[in-house]
Amino acid sequence: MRIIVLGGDGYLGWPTAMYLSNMGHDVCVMDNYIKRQLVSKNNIKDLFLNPLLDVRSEYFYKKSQKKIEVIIGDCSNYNELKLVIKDFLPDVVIHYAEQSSAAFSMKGFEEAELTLNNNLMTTFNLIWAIKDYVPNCHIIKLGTMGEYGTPNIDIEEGWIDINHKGRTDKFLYPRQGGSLYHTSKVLDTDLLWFYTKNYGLRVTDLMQGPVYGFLTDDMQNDTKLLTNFFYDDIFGTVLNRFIVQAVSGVPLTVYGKGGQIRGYLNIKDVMQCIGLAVNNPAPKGELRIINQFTELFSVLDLANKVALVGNSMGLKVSIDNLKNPRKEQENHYYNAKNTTLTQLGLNPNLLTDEVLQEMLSFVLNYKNVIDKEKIMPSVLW
Ligand code: USQ
Repeated sequence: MRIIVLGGDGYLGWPTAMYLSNMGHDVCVMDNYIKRQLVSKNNIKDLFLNPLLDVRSEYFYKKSQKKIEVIIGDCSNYNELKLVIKDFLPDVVIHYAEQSSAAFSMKGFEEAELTLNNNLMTTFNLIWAIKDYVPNCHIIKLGTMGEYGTPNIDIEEGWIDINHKGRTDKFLYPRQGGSLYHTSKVLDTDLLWFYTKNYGLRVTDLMQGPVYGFLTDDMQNDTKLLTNFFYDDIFGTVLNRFIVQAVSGVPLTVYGKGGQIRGYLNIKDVMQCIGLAVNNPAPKGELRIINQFTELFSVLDLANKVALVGNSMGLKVSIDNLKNPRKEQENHYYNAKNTTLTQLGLNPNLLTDEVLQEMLSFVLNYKNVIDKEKIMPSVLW
């Protein structure tokens, strides 16, 4: 298939491009490097080397003889995106081209405005380019489990049947984002549903939980093929942060009581999930919503696991319950369904002690470049 990965320079974008290329697809990545600009503006550093896309692509070609086409362009600019879609004529577009940090989106007006404009316009432009030029193309859009919030009822996969005063109908599951970033994803879903039902698009919206890890099989243990990896309070996700904190001797930063439960998955499973979605396209006219996580943990569960494994490796890991910088429930009901991916054939890589050990050992090689000043939460809401 001909596949475009929008946001192909990101934490998930680059590994996805290699994964799909190794599966035998013709892959093109598009990115405007906005994340690199935000990272540099906020004086944040990636833990690993992070070459530009053309360098990565060239290196990947040398190793695999597979070509990943690179386009530096802005998906929030309709003309730029339209030309790429018209020219490449994709069978599938994977849409990662969004500002993905909750903390960033809550920092101030400028950051909120950027998040809202970028996330909604990239989705809106993609919908129009697909509708007008390749209406059969399958859009695989990255949503987030955070669209649902933490309701006191079971979380279904995107849709819910509601019985009201004796009548029943099917609706999008109620959504309540905990940050402006999460809210932008809720709005994306609304846009996708509006256009899918009106124009018969083919869309899979993946409600993904926080991802951990950085090694995928396609990297072949080659540091030049690694993805970017952030551990700061803005762009780092919780388990990746805990791994770096354990290695650098900073007490693990559990926000509040640590009873916040989320659905997590290994970056290797993100690759599998994308592969499964590509191989099993949504039918035309359907907004298929899939909950993308493999295991539920509270933040404290994660901290305890990292401390246990870290201490068994001789690291001195302790846990600190910080005042929560976010407005979120710290003790709540959480029961989310995730059966679609299992039905499609996902074989999960669960969070075992070995997985934690592998991450800790790998990050230990980079201990000297960790910037401890970037660990404490700096954005409050
Ligand atoms: N947390 C801590 N300590 C930390 C960092 C986070 O206790 O040092 C807590 C947070 O308060 C939250 C949980 O860990 O309760 C998850 O936080 P996170 O920063 O790992 O994840 P979040 O901000 O929700 O966002 C991340 C990704 C986002 C994705 C989302 C999936 O950045 O792109 O959509 O995970 S989900 O959380 O299911 O919405």
